[in-house]
Amino acid sequence: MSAQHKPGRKEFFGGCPHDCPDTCAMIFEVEDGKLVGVRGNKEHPMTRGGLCVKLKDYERRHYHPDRLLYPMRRTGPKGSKQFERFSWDEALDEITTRWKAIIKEYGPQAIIPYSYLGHQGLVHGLNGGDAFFNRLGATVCERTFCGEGSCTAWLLTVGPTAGVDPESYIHSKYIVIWACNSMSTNLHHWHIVQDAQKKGARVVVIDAYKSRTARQADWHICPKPGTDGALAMALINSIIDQALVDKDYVEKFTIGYKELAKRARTRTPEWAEKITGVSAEDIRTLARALATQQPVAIRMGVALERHYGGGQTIRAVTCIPALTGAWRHVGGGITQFPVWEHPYKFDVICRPDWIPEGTRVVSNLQIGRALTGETPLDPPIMSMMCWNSNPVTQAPEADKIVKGLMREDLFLVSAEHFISDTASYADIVLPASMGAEMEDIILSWGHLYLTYNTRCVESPGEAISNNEIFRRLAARMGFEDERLQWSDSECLENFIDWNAPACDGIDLDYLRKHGYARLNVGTKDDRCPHKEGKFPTPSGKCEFKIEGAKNFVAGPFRQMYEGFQPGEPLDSLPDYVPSRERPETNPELAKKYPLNIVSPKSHGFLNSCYANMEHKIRGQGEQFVLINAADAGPRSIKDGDKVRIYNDRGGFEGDARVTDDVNPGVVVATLGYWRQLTRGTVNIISSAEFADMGHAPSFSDNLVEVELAG
Ligand SMILES: Nc1nc2c(c(=O)[nH]1)N[C@H]1C(S)=C(S)[C@@H](COP(=O)(O)OP(=O)(O)OC[C@H]3O[C@@H](n4cnc5c(=O)[nH]c(N)nc54)[C@H](O)[C@@H]3O)O[C@H]1N2
Ligand SMILES: Nc1nc2c(c(=O)[nH]1)N[C@H]1C(S)=C(S)[C@@H](COP(=O)(O)OP(=O)(O)OC[C@H]3O[C@@H](n4cnc5c(=O)[nH]c(N)nc54)[C@H](O)[C@@H]3O)O[C@H]1N2
Ligand SMILES: [Mo]
Repeated sequence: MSAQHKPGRKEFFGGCPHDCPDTCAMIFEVEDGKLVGVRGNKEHPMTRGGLCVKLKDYERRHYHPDRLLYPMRRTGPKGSKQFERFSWDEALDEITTRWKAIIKEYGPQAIIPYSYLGHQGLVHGLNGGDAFFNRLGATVCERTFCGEGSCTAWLLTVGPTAGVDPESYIHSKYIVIWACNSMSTNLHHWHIVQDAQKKGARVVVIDAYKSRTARQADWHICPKPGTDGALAMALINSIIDQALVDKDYVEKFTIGYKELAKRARTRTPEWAEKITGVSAEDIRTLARALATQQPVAIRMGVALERHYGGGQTIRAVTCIPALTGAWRHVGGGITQFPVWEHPYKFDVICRPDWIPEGTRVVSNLQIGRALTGETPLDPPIMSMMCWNSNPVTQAPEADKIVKGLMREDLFLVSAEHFISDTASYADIVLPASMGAEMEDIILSWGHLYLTYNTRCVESPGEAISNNEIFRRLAARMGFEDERLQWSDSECLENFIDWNAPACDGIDLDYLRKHGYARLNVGTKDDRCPHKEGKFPTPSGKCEFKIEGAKNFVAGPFRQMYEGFQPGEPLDSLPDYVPSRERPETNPELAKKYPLNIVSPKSHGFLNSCYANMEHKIRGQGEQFVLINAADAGPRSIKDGDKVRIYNDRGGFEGDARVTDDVNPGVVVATLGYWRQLTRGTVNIISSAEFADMGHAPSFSDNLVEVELAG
């Protein structure tokens, strides 16, 4: 664009780079070479001109006084945050010299990269360093923070389809938002849901507590955490029992109905009531509505996977629209991640072909175990490079991670915007560029648009982009491959399959001129992808039953080989699989730790981003813990008291909020608060055990006790 809005002010197209399904199309306002404001692009059908509370003053994050401006090396003890400035030349020299020595002594697998979606661009994001580290022969870090269990379950059942277009919800008559707090985490879809609600659609929210979104629902259904699989199986039972199956759809476009019906026979609403706490009558009512109030759309949140039975739960839920024939209608069906239909070329982005045969895979969720040697590794991890992620606050068993990072012999390099909780343990910190300072296309896992981001201001100080960091490291390591020196624009030319049908009429020039483009996959008013089956599964049908499937790790923006070695055989049918840490399934543990904790996203933070900015903390409030009066009373806890939440893994503190928003037996503490600014973080208590599918995390599968702090 670069239109003149005010004299001296230029405007450019931007894309929100944060890890969020909305990927907002933004306008950057620039004056005298500085970002002076941002706003949502009014033209964009999902962004609609509005930005969330986190992003609306993005320029303040760019020029925050704590921002990292220069490379620095550690001068004090690990974790002391004592650093001194040195030059890029010295930094790159020291890093590559140390790495070469480690490679000589231990081999390249003693080095591990650690990244996630801190930046969601194709060039500077999650996969930005993969080609470099694969070329190096480093340990492959299996990154399963978010959605990988859900993806595995989804691919097995319906294949890589976008499912219901989030924009088609305007046509839905009945909307179920399942374990998703849209008002905080998917705000730009929530607008559409609200418009449908105004037109008469009923909005049901299934959430383990009364979230912001649940409060706005016509009906809040509140199962105990991690029991959704029982609810889903009972819905299947009840749809069949009430003779509400769309037999024609099932016969033509599904496989395994008979077996599914047999499996569901004993999963009655009465059975599920005992497990979930949702009444059998409510389950029957919901089952009836799911079948009869078409078009019915279900939006699953990532949170649905975060317990041991999460994968099986998502399989069960994903079967429902095929049973009822909801897919026949525009605005009917189910949504997981629309990203499946984005034509990204991960082979070119990640170069999995460069991974030496036999290279090991280490889980990002279990990095604490790997660093401390609890999981014996030969060679041990001697160096980690972290960018776009902050495992000390975000990954489970946080105390173990800190213990690992404190190792004197571990060489930690951290590319960051701030001295995050993880960067505070680094030996070398590298200043990274921020949103408006780099060209990219921001991927979206929540809609069907490509979103362009203009590089429109210079980075302050000596900050450089992630991709430039890897270009420089590659040159210093002596890697001569052309791919590792591609400019950001060259990357963009090569990272998307511009010839794919989805890109018909779209190229990089188009994006530069218009800021965003809807993929060429139909419009919100006619998109009915599975009206006639056509599921991208091996059978072409929705697979209630899967023959011979084994567990694997799937993800739309991973190197697709990660952990790809098929694992344990999976149940051929969906079912309820109990959580590991629930009073019913683990009564011994529940004697010590009787409360289930749920740790969802904070409204005012983006994972741990913004949780160091004073005005954002003011908006969000200090770390709090929601607790029911029935649990607070016997513990002498009053509203506002400082409490300690703990289990065998450790503990953290927060302010008690005594409220009916949570049921007895459940506590809620939102995520993102920085360890260096608080007394412990919620991930100190989280287990690093995997869920049943895709090595997904189990953040909603933890028992704790709460007591007065002090
Ligand atoms: N404001 C804000 N927005 C964000 C983020 C952020 O940090 N802050 N993070 C982004 C990222 S990375 C992601 S993955 C998405 C996640 O988006 P969501 O999936 O919406 O994430 P959460 O807020 O963690 O969880 C949603 C809801 O699920 C509920 N829940 C948790 N466990 C269970 C359960 O077992 N059963 C049921 N029925 N409900 C359960 C929680 O109470 C919560 O209200 O949000 C993105 N958007
Ligand atoms: N208890 C609990 N834990 C959870 C979850 C939960 O619901 N409950 N949710 C999980 C989920 S869904 C996710 S996705 C993960 C997210 O976990 P992370 O991806 O680790 O999340 P962030 O805290 O956003 O960390 C991103 C870091 O990257 C930095 N960064 C941002 N942009 C750039 C850049 O351009 N360059 C560089 N070098 N750095 C950059 C930011 O400053 C920030 O420190 O957390 C998981 N952890
Ligand atoms: Mo996430």
